[in-house]
Amino acid sequence: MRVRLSICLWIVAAAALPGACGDAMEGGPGGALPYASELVSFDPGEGAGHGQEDLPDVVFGPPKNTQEGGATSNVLSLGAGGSIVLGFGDRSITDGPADDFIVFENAFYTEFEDDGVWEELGRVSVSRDGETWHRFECSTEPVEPDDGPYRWPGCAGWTPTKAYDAGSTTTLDPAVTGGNSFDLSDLGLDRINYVRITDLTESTDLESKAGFDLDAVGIVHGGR
Ligand SMILES: [Ca+2]
Ligand SMILES: [Ca+2]
Repeated sequence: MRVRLSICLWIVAAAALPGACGDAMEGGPGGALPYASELVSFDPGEGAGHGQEDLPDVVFGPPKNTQEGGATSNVLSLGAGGSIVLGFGDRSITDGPADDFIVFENAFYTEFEDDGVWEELGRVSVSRDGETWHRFECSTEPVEPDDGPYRWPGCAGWTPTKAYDAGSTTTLDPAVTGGNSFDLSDLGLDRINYVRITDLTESTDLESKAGFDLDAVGIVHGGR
């Protein structure tokens, strides 16, 4: 069963529950921190459910998974093939030097996985108007480095979040924060307003895992 939840629902929820929607950028714990603050839609896939009771805040603001080597459960599980679209209030993501935004999943390094990391992959697409989408190419066939964990270039969900002061850092550097980062110039784009993440469980042999667990989406380069 799939359920489409429109942004209108969240506007209603925000009216009834101050702080529930959209104001993470305007004050309170989220302040002016550079993270997603708008839930446009959520299409749960099979097995979704975890974290839905905490929408939309669970996917707003900084990542919760900032304990080195740990993996938070304070995330939204997309379910197999599920997808979510997030926005950034009055901010856009813009193309600057190197990567421009970061997707945080609750991946963690583990010696108990042959590939060295507990990954759950997602495909990332971006849009300026919410209608026309541009997709980052993502292969579920991993790259096997000589040492260290496997890699899935172009996908989200395989690089753990690092320990950093997520509540006070207003400038994000993927080398400091961890997560998987993306460069708009790879798609020939200079500005986007929406990020869509789609779980890839259905198209892989990853059914034993619970699907992509979204923690946060952060802006590296942005403007109003
Ligand atoms: Ca860039
Ligand atoms: Ca996960």
